[in-house]
Amino acid sequence: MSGLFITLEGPEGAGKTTNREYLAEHLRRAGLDVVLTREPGGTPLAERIRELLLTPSDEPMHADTELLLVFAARAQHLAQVIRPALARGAVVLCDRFTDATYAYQGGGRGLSLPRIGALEDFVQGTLRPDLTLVFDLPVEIGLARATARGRLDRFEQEGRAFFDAVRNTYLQRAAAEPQRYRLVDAAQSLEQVQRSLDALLPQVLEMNARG
Ligand code: Z5A
Repeated sequence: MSGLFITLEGPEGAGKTTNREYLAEHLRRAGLDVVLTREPGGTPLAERIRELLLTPSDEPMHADTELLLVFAARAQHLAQVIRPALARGAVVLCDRFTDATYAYQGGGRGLSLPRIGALEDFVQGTLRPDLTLVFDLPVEIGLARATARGRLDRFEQEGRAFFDAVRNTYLQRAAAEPQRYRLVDAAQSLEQVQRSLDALLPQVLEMNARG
């Protein structure tokens, strides 16, 4: 039996966490076993790596260190949570995954995409998400939502050019593989965003039924 692996992506403040809960509630009501998780993190050890990645520090983190930490957390998360859940047939809803690495470390930091691809193959083997929802919104709206929440994490302290590159990378990846990605206009009201998710739910249920 193999479950369904769905990832939610997009810039800060796009509503990934809010809408992950919304999707989970609907899928559970349809009788599915749903696992909610996030990256970086998702296990106690991976959450400790998340702290290292997000906490601002006086010692600048080298971009390669950042990349390796992201994949170290992912290896742990895959082994402890994602692969076991998929093996028992669950739907895994994961807030960010390797598309975020392409967007932040590739687009934002300018690291080599083939190098990211090599780590992706090493850590994941052939596992890729079945479906990726990209919550897209203009950079200034996302930053305003993140800023309204208070203290900014290490990524949120980056400048406008970084976030433009992150957004563009997501859009390019979604355009290159339309069968896996669905773009969601996250600048709409939460109610409108959730109406567009309602329209996606039958497709998700069908994918799950197909196995
Ligand atoms: N990162 C990386 O660099 N490489 C990697 O491989 C991975 C991650 C996996 C942590 O991610 C950081 O890790 C992230 C990239 C990096 N960088 N940052 N920053 P995170 O997912 O924890 O951080 P985040 O994206 O900043 O989460 P977030 O700001 O919580 O965003 P969100 O989950 O998309 O949004 P939300 O929490 O659901 O909503 C934010 C607020 O907006 C909240 O008050 C909502 O009520 C409100 N909201 C949501 N939707 C709407 C709409 N439609 N209208 C109005 N208000 C809304």
